[in-house]
Amino acid sequence: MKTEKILVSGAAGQIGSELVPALRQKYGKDNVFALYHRTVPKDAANAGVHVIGDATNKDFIEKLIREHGITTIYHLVGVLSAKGEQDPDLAYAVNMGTLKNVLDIARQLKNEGKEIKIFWPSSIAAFGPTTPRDKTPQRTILEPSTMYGVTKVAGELLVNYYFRKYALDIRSLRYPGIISWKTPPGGGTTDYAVEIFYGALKEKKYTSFLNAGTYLPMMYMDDAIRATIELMEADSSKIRIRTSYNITAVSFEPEEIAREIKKHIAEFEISYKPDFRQQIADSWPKSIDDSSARADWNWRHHFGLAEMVSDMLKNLGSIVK
Ligand code: AKB
Repeated sequence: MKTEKILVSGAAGQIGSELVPALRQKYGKDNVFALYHRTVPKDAANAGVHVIGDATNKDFIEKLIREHGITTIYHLVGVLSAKGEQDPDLAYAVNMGTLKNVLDIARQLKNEGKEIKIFWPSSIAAFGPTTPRDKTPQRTILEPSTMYGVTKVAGELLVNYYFRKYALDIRSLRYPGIISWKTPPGGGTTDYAVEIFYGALKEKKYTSFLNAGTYLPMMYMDDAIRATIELMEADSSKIRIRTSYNITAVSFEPEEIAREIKKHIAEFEISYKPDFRQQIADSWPKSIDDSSARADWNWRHHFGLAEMVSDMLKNLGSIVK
């Protein structure tokens, strides 16, 4: 069997920092190249092969792929929803530009007889205010109100096009909010659901930038990493959706996660000071129908709200004092 050589861009990000070790465990630490932008995180320095460089530079990426005989790319680089609203030009340039580059490099290599498999993350941000918000279906209205969402819809259509026109094997998930303790998220709208744990552990209080009653679909990182790898390992005949799959685990609003935290930290109090991110959250689904992912490649989540909160407090509690 041919050895997989994997490249992960955005390796220092919330998902990248957990996907890289998971892939290294599976495929060997010398077969997973982590691409960092400027610096290598301390605990990653000796953990496996890594490269520092600019993911927006097409020549650099192409050289990297060719030199190391990369067979699979997890292209995670991206500017998230809230940061994207503060700098829409940057979000467009990074999110669309790097995706198009990676697809074109894969297309060129395919012409030379070298197949590259690609994972690219979409998001619930692909939906918008005109989308049905409860149990949002796989196929529905996609009219997002953020630049991040615009890049997700355009990206989904692009990867579908490259699959159909050039037979590239590109797979994608519409991630909900991801909750994790190893690396904090940055620049997202669902970030409150991670920040709340830092508030609870450090000060026993948290002021949420989203209002009470704001339901959003969420998932624990362990589930998100497993979903990503399972999707990539599924037999290609099972992947019937080549835009991006809806996936979800739980939906909750700030009061509900606060109540669950209170079961562990009785003094914990939540308060509310909604900002510009409220409008973004109000345009996104409250819950997601992920029955296509469940039927096609057997997606199942393992963590509900209670398990997630207890695991977060245990793990984050050991590093945050
Ligand atoms: C964000 O809040 O921007 C991200 C996402 C849902 O894609 N976490």
